Amino acid sequence: MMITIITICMIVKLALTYAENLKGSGADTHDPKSEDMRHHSLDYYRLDSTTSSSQAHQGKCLNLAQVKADLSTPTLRPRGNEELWIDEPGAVDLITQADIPQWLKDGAITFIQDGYIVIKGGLDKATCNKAVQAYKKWCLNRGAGCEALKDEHGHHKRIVNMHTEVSEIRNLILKNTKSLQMQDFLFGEKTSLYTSLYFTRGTEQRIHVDIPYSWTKPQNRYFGVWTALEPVDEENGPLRVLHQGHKCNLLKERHNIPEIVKKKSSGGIGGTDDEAFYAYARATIANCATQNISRFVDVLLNTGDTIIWHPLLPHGGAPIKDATRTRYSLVAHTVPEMVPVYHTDVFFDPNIVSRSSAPWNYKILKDDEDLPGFRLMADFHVVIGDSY
Ligand SMILES: O=C(O)CCC(=O)C(=O)O
Repeated sequence: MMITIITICMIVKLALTYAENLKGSGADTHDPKSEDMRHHSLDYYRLDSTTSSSQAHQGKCLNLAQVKADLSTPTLRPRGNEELWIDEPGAVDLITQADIPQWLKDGAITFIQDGYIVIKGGLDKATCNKAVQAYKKWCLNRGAGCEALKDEHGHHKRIVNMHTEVSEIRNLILKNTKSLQMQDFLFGEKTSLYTSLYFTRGTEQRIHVDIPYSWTKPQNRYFGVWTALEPVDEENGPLRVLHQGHKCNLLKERHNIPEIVKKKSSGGIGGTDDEAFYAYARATIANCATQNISRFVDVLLNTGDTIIWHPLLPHGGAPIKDATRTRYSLVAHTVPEMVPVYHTDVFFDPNIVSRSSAPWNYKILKDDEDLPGFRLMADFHVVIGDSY
């Protein structure tokens, strides 16, 4: 026992020394970010998941220890099951019998049954307000380029990966402890940040399923995690979900969907193929209707509430009734650490040979005060988008 503890400590120390060395070596040379991180007492390290498997291995050892030591998140993933374990037939029984907090138990069972779970008040109003103010400041600092992309009501459609530059936006994910614990539990692994979209207004995005753009192997190791930064009601275009729509997916039949077959035979399907993406959504919704799964729910939320959805759940943006209203919100896309994400080309082609580890660099986010342990964040650039 003593030897195990000493070994774990040595591994932890080694990994921290390694991270310190990287920090010292100037691996992170992006000054504005470094400023930002110092200000918020976060350590900001680079972990290159592609150069060395031993680095990844070190990370994994440390992570397992951290999950146990800091998060106290129970992990129930049955051994050897690499797909999303809660999709397995025995998952509800396993959870029912588990010795875990009641909120986690109830939430996980609701997630399995409905395809989503709302975590009420995961964040306080001050944290949400700070994020909105930080967005405004960030945009002002970027100058005319940022302002020019606003619509006639002064709203941005979406900003991709702002969390990588703005700590207050990142905090919406990192300080949302219950949401992170729920995700760790549902994954049965430690959650990492993949990408995010920041919205200042409703999206009215057509109903879709994320999975063709967010495909993992083994499947379904991805969540959408959406947080309201102000009240979301019928007027400002809430998120809309197909209740239980994750149960009528067409994963197995996707290669035989007529529109997909046609598209493949006339030019093929690319990596970011919206036509194929929405064709899959339409076919899924039609399939759900044949199983009497057709109840769309508009998710009305208060400031700081978070909804986590299953990767197979059809969802989108409800109509905006008052276009002058803002709808400040952030959706984070999360996967277990080191898990690569594939897109429409791989999703619709079973023959594509794809890499087995995440091709991006990670940064390690650590907060000395109230962030339990650390989280890995994929290192991506910010894009101010004008489409959905
Ligand atoms: O926020 C919305 O209105 C829709 C967001 C959405 O569908 C998504 O991020 O996948």
